[in-house]
Amino acid sequence: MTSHMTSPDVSLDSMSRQLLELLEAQDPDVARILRDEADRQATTLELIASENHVSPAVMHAMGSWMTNKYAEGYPGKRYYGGCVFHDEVEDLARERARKLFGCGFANVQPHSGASANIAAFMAMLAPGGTILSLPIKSGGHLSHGLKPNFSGTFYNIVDYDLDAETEQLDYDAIAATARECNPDLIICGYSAYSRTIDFAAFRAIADEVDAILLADIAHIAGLVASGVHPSPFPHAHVVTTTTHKTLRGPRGGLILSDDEAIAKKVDRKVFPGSQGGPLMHIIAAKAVAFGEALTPAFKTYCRQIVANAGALADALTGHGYRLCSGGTDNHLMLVDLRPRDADLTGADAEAWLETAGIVVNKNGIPNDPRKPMVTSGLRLGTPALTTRGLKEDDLRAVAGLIDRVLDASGDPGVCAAVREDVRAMCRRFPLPH
Ligand code: DSN
Repeated sequence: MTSHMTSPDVSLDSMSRQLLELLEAQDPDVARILRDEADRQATTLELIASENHVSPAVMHAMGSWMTNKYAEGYPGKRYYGGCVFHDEVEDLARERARKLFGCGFANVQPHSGASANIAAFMAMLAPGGTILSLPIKSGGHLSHGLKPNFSGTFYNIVDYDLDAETEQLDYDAIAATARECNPDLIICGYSAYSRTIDFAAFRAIADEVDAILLADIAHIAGLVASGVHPSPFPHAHVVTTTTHKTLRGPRGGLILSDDEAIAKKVDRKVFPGSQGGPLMHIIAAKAVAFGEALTPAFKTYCRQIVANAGALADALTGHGYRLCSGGTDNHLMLVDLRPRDADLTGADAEAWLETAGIVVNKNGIPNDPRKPMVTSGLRLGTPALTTRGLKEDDLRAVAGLIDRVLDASGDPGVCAAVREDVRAMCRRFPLPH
């Protein structure tokens, strides 16, 4: 397949070209869809805080021979023959994960962050146990206790909340709630919280009420691995994460601990407790991504993510938007649209920006009066744009593009003009290949 089969803006690595060529011959329908998606990613600005662009090495490790194997069990103790190289790659992934996060135990088999939480909860709690966590409406995650989720179904969930004025964690208030509800497990770590988490303060609260502390660092894992955000170790008893956000690996989950007894329980609750055969192709790609994250370049990358988020946040404030909690310390920010335009909703903003080639997600802000499918806010993050090589000045320009679209209430002519500026910016900053 030659590059003329994708848009001229898309520059593909040789293995991706071969894949499309193969699919063109065998399955043109899927080939067309994949080509369109490659084109979409290459020509749009990705500001969804939980997304990123993996390296070709990570991507192609996912599409490798490792997918053909059942490897239930763990290295050296499998239920299937033929696992010698699967043992090697899983051991390598585990070793690199331990080194990356500075802890004694890693389970690299969870299929996702939610799967990691299922296994970790099963390891730490009896059904009906009490979990103290931040609700999703305030920036938590659905697997931390949302009613229709497994967490809200099988456990007794008690909420803590952000301080109404600062929109930040209030450790004294969390401690007071913990004393009242006497939780078995306390969760810290969030999907839409832009401030540094004080893991030591959480551990002090957990110790006072004799609870387990679980840090779900899915969003900030890359920042933690690179030392740009404080580590949950040695404070958290157990740490769960995804591998595909700031960590820039394949879509998947990971569980870490420094406690041998917990480690044993977690292994049993991942397999056979909650999963069967591990996704060995994903585990191979996790090993590749962890190897990338151990390089000095990854630390530079993570510092730039945070610098870019600061620049974007300041520029948006300058355009009249309000940032929840007043700003950001990490890779993301929650933008309250109402001070810019009282009628503007997150849903409209998301749709208009997508027309202009800027991809974001609507997000409820703390105490949002609007419904979750409407919202008054946007959640913006800089990991993917930083992967493309954008720096602070470029993020200020992105803030200007966002404001042009929203100021014009999504006017089609303005969106079309911004779309061209976005294409030009994407050409200046091609995806890694
Ligand atoms: N859905 C993810 C996010 O966007 O933050 C969390 O799992």
